[in-house]
Amino acid sequence: MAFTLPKLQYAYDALEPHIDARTMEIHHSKHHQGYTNNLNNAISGTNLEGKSIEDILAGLDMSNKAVRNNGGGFFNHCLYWDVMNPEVKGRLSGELKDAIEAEFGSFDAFKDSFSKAAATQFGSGWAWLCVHKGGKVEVCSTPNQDNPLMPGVTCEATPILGIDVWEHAYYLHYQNRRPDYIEAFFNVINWNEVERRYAEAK
Ligand code: MN3
Repeated sequence: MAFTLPKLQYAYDALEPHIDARTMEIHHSKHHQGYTNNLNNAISGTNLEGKSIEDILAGLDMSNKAVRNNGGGFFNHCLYWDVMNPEVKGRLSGELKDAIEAEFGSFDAFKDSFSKAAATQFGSGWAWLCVHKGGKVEVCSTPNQDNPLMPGVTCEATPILGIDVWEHAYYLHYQNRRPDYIEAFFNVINWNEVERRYAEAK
């Protein structure tokens, strides 16, 4: 079974004015489609064919650039679309709220840490909120399409929230103002989905 581009749970213009429709359309239909196609090509006829994307990334040979870049790109964007949705009026609550407050002291301190990780990732990459077995949360960032599921990458935990800080994620609307995009991202986070992922991963 080849990987397929997931359908978004909302329209391309649903995240306006925080993330513009044109950016969303190109990002999903061109960039994510490209990672999906290239991943399928890279694993076709190999022993990775038929495995889940999580298994492929966890067992990744990091010298396999095609699978590293495109498998990461496929997984990372699936997560990114799912953790945004302005229709879901999610508010951080319950176990994840407790875990964030235990680690960072307050939601605002977490937001500062996550935003700083996203703003200071040099060049293209991602910032993450991850959960370790047992429930401890951690913020980290990765270059390019790497992610924390890959062996030896940053915090080696399960990512439950991620922001894409490649310029293609924000440049049309925000140009070089990455911090403004990061601030806007917080207006469209689907905390219900992040909490669901926390409960599943901890
Ligand atoms: Mn992207």
